[in-house]
Amino acid sequence: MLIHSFSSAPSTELVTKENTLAVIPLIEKCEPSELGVIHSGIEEASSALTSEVWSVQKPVTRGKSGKNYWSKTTDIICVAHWLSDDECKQIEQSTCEAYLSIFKVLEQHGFPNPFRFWNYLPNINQGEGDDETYKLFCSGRLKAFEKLGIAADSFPAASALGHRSDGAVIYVFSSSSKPQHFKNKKQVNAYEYPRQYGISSPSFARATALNLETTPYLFISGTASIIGHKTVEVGNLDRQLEVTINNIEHLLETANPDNRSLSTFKVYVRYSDHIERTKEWLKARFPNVESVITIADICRDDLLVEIECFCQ
Ligand code: 3EB
Repeated sequence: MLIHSFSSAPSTELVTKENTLAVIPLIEKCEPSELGVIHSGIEEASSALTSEVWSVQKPVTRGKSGKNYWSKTTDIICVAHWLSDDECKQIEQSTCEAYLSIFKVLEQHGFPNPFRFWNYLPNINQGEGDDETYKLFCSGRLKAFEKLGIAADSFPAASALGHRSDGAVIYVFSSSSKPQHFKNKKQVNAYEYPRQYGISSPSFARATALNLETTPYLFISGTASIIGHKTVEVGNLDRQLEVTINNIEHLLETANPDNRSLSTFKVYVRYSDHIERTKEWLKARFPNVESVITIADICRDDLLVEIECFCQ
């Protein structure tokens, strides 16, 4: 059993509950703190004190191995790995090393099947051409997957966003059971994007489904206003929202083996003057989906909004 909720209680309090897998306080700070708390740098849009809480139904144990902070129960582990300011200056190499180190921990604990990654980086749109932070990050991540012998059709669901703080964090959920990864036929597979988007393509699936014990879940990756490989509706928030939701609904129809329903949205908007409209638009269209709106830089500088989903 896995539950995703939002809470305004202090993170120190939330993390002491024995069924809390991870707490993600949505504040502008990206650094390690107590075990089980993941400060990711991604801030709630109206600076409300909100944390994401991932809960399970069995007791959780925690520990640290090198730079990897882990929390686990019988069928799932969460591992978080931060990069310092200095490490972010060598983002390609640091990302590769971080992924290799995370995978070692997943193996050691007997949860070799990562099914959902989050990647939060500083200055994600800085740097010219192939030297843009996001593109260098993609090269480091791909190098790690290649070294690990993980083929493109086994890449898990992911999100990669920029925060406005220092340092980076990569965190992952991984299971003992095998997940199933899906494509979006309306989009080119991210790992097959053409050369214009960087030397190395982004390594992720559009959605990943898995069973924990016998309960099925679906994780939809960060999804944006992209058709084929191109950004569409540049400069228009409403229409980018529409294309994004069309992509999500298409995944719910075609990449959803157990017919799961939308449970939560994590929404990333680039500009603060788009917060209210985004909230309003989603509330009108999905009155029953709990959502949190954050401020973040999306990895292509022409994207205004990105939405990820947890479905159960
Ligand atoms: C896209 O569809 C938008 O690099 O891990 C979405 C989800 C995006 C994950 C990643 C990037 C990533 O290409 C960007």
